[in-house]
Amino acid sequence: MQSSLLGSLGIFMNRKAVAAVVDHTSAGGNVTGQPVVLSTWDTGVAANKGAWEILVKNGHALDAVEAGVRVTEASINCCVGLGANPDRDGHVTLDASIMDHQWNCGAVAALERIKHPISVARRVMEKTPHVLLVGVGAQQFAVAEGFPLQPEVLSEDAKKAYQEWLKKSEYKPVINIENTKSSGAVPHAAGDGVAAADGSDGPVYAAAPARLADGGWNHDTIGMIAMDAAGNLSGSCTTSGMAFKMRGRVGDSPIVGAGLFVDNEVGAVTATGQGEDVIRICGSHSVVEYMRQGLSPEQACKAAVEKIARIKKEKAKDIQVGFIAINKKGETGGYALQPGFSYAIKSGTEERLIPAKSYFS
Ligand code: SD4
Repeated sequence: MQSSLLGSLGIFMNRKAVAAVVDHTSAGGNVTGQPVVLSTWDTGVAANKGAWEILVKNGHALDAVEAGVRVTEASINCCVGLGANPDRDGHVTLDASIMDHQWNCGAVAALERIKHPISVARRVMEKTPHVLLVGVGAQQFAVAEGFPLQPEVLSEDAKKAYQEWLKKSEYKPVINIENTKSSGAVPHAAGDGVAAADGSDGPVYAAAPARLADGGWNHDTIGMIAMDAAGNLSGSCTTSGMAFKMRGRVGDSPIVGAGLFVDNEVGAVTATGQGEDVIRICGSHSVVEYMRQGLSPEQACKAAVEKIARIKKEKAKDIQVGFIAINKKGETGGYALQPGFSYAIKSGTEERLIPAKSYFS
């Protein structure tokens, strides 16, 4: 998130300030009977504050996880909301999902020009017989529900990143598709001068970059899970997906069971990272099921990450995936494939950013 924006929100001024609150003790204090909210990455610190305003007043977890991620959607951020990086054609397309404690869920995918996809996802859940609306239909529904259609303008940061990306034309050469750095396939036209896998002039498929130009992982999706004072769980997840992705590409975030899953009998889970690989194992649902079998939240996240590592073999080194989880006892945890993933927790007794343990060191 932009430091200036965080500053204007009166939260954390910069990454150094965030680092100052990093706590290196192990994750997962038991906060049974107490509200708790957990969200991905350092942007989760500000988002948790938004959620906490509701949880602290004995509000519902569902309201908290919607309000919390709206903070991130309203900010300028590489990877969430309308200020985020666009797809390869220059359009910002947003994905979001939400789920409550009664298996109600709603989602939108490839939604354009709407500021708060998470709230549209909630309307899908509450006002339609459906779970997922996509593209133009999702936008029509949003407008009919009174969400203003925003102008299609890239944020200054996104414009810069996109122009930089266009210059470098990261899709060439595609020497060996199997070895591309991420699995988000992106086609380009024959005759556009981009080398194909076989050295000819396409069309070929290449990938959205796993890392952004500054070397950071190409994701900062916000996934949020919470338990309220009544002990009910809910979750939300919202993202612009992988930057410079193929037009129409949808990741795990709006896919219930992949980027988000809530089973009020067991726990709540959300994911971030390479969406294709989260979808492949029904990631968040898998973590819930591992918890049902008796694993702690951290152990359950680790089991899902290990499964991805097993499936991806050598290619696992080139992707990042992270999960966070809460169980019914209010215990929390997270685990990632690569170092560098952190998640934020807030409860009545603690507020910190936790560096997740990881499969690779
Ligand atoms: C996706 N899981 O679209 C998302 C990417 C992500 O921050 O985590 N973005 O695959």
